[in-house]
Amino acid sequence: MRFTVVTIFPEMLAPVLTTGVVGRAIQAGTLSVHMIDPRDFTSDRHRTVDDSPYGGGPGMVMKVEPLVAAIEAAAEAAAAEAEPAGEPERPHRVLMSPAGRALTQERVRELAALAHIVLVCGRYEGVDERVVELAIDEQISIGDFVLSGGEVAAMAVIDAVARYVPGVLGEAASADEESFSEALLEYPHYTRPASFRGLDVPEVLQSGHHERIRTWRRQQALARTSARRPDLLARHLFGDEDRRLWAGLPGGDPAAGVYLALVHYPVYDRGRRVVTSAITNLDLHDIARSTATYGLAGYFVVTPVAAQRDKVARILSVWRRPEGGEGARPGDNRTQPGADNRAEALSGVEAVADVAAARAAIEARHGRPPRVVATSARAGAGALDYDTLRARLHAHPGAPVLLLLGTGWGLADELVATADDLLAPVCGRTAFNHLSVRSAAAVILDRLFGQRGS
Ligand code: 9WO
Repeated sequence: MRFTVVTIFPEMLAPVLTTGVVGRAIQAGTLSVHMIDPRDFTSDRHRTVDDSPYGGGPGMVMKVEPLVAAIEAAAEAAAAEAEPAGEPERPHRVLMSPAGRALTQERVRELAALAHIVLVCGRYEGVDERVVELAIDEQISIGDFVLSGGEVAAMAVIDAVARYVPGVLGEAASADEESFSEALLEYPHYTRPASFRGLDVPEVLQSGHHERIRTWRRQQALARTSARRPDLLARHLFGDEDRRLWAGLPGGDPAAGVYLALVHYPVYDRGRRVVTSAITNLDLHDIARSTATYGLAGYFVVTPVAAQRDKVARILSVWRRPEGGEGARPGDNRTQPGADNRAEALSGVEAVADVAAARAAIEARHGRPPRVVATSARAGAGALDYDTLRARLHAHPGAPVLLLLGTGWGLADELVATADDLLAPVCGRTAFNHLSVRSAAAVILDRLFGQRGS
């Protein structure tokens, strides 16, 4: 594989190209890295590569003519070196820029399949936009920060891509085994001594029990990713083993302390009067399925009307009855397939008189009161956004949290005022904003706990 780096500071690259894995690959001839200096494509006495910006402003801009000539020379040099008969592929031309697409391990793997990549490094305040239009196929960023030039970013690309070039790493498979290829962070590593300054190597690693070591490492990877990079974990596809290992972690599951309360009082009616709404079968069942699917710790149905709570209890007792048990007749739909998993979904449901009772029940179970997060379909000042709450839940797995959802026309302000946070509304891209509470619950749970993988 061939790289050409277009840079006015070619000497910057030398250490990377002579050291370690990349250095050895170049020595062995599996990888070649060439430099082209845009100054060699100037025609004035001062070899000028920059000029002041049109429209004014601070700093200088890299001129279009030397840079485009240097990029074109990269292809010509490769063609001249190729076998006379072989028609060389046009190189892939990349500009290193913080405005580019963020580099991922997946893109690294794709780049490694290319025969020739030209990495263009800007300096000063930026490059003339016509360089991008005429001579660049793709812009790549290595992160959301600004460097003083593209060279350090280009070195990162060479290092990451080289690891996938056949023959560069010892074993062909090892580039893929590490972090990110699987969207999980790596498990912790240890080597001798077994004890250092009072810190011991985990016993399991010294046990020689390969299966226990494998599952411990997997569990550590899941726990670390959950705590440090919930964004990565969201894209991780959990297999049955991962689900089991993750749930088995002490507080590893971010939904383990989270409860949802469906509030029937105090809520608004269509005229913004504070009322008590009626329990509905559909809300009870559908939200129970959602809370069970996303692994919540429980679902409170909140109503001050005792007869309504009795109705909930009656519905629950019917569905929780073991299949074929007393009162279930052949042909009843509750003896149909699916009846038992509906019982499972409803097992976390509890009817309570008010939010205070839900708080008390959670405090009794967790030893501390929950943080209460209200939801609203109307935007509120200082509302908590979903990424922030998601990160917070993943960083404090098992911490008690109570999500309040209002029926009718939404939670009354007097109840929202008692909550610790107000969650941002679920918004589509239209002015129409009338999700059912069942749909809002599903969207909110998916944003907080859902897997985003395909
Ligand atoms: C800088 C810039 C800032 C905001 C939005 C777009 C931008 N593009 C550039 C740019 O192309 N800058 C040139 C290269 C000239 C100044 C130094 N350059 C640079 C590249 N700084 N930081 C990078 C970089 C490249 C890849 N990943 C992270 C940062």
